Amino acid sequence: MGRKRSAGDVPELAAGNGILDRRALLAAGASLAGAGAIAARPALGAGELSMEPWMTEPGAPFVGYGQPSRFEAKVVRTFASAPGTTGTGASRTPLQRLNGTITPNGLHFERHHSGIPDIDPDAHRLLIHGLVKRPLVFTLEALARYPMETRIAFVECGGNTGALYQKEPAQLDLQASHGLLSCAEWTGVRLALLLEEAGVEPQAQWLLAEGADAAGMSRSVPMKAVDEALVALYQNGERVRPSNGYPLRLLLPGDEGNMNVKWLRRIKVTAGPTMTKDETSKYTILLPSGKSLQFVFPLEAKSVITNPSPGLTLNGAGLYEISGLAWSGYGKISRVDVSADGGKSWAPAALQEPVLPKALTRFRMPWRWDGGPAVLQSRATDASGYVQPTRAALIAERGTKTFYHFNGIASWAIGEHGEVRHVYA
Ligand SMILES: Nc1nc2c(c(=O)[nH]1)N[C@H]1C(S)=C(S)[C@@H](COP(=O)(O)O)O[C@H]1N2
Ligand SMILES: [Mo]
Repeated sequence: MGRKRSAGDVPELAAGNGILDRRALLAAGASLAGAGAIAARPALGAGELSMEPWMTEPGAPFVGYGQPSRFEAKVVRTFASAPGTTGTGASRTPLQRLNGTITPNGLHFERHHSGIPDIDPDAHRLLIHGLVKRPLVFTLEALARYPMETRIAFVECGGNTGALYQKEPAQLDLQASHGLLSCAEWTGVRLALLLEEAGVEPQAQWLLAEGADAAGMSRSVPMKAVDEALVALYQNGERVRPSNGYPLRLLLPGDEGNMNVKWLRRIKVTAGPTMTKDETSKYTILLPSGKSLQFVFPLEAKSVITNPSPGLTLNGAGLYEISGLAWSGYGKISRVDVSADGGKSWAPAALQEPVLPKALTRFRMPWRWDGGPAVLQSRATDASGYVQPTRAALIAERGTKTFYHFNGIASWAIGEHGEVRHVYA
């Protein structure tokens, strides 16, 4: 297929089935609009605007804590609790209704093994003990006096997109299939600093991190993960929400969500892993051989097109921006390729700066839909050179006995009426 640059401002084709050159999004001159407006209709003049009721009377008064517009009532988490419980289960982020990379705190996904504890911060303590010279106990007030650090990081449940291991493509919207994924700006004290103060003994190779919830959720953390670990007190500028670990949580950027112990109350420094219930009965990857991979912490590179995505509909042929998210537990995203022909041809998408390690990266790709059949896919590559596998390649290697750590390519088929459906391509 020849690359062509037509007369005027019509953007160049970069791959099959209408994928356009990403530079069309960036170059002010080579405007996507080219021969006309993308979606607007011609205006006749000032008469197009009418006097609306909100222009004729004073607006609403102040409130102490703001809420989104009442017209955005659909932008909510969806959730389900385990039978016989109220708060055991998960709630999911509406990724298909958000843009940018930061998840608003009220929409951050949640995963609770025994509901949300109602912790009084004045009564909460963080204990550091085990193989240390000086066991220490911290109040919130004490922690607030330590130097803090801020970083943006995603949290993704190791079970996110587990439904894509199923034989048939699950007919779920993006929120249901991929919604155990969020990204926030976290601020807190480096765990390394607190451990230094406690004085780690030379034989210490692991930690145990334990939460103050009724599930007593706890995980073993290898000492080498401590470099990046944060005892997070703030989430997007405000105190961590109760649902995400108030008053403090462990943040291990890039590692499976389960490692980010919420409501953190205890760090025990140990020689080896503790083999807690949460890392033996669960959060292991069962292979076809019957063996399990244990302690697989980082999440490998992954991406998904958030718009369009199943449940959304394209409104007629024409120009669209394909937009999505890419992330890797190993570091920065270096490249995202997009295909509109089910993986036959690909072109690199534009990555929104800043691209940060172990954070969500927004990619965008201009696309001209001709109204015919299309299968949209995205494929992430990270700075380590790792390339997101096809679903078939992932399953050939790992089988389908597990539902953790699925990071295969997802495929969205566009129907003739613009409807979007999950398919295996
Ligand atoms: N104490 C405690 N920590 C926990 C959990 C929990 O149930 N209890 N759930 C874990 C799981 S499985 C995940 S995926 C993440 C979810 O973090 P979030 O709820 O802030 O999104 O928290 C982890 N930390
Ligand atoms: Mo999880």
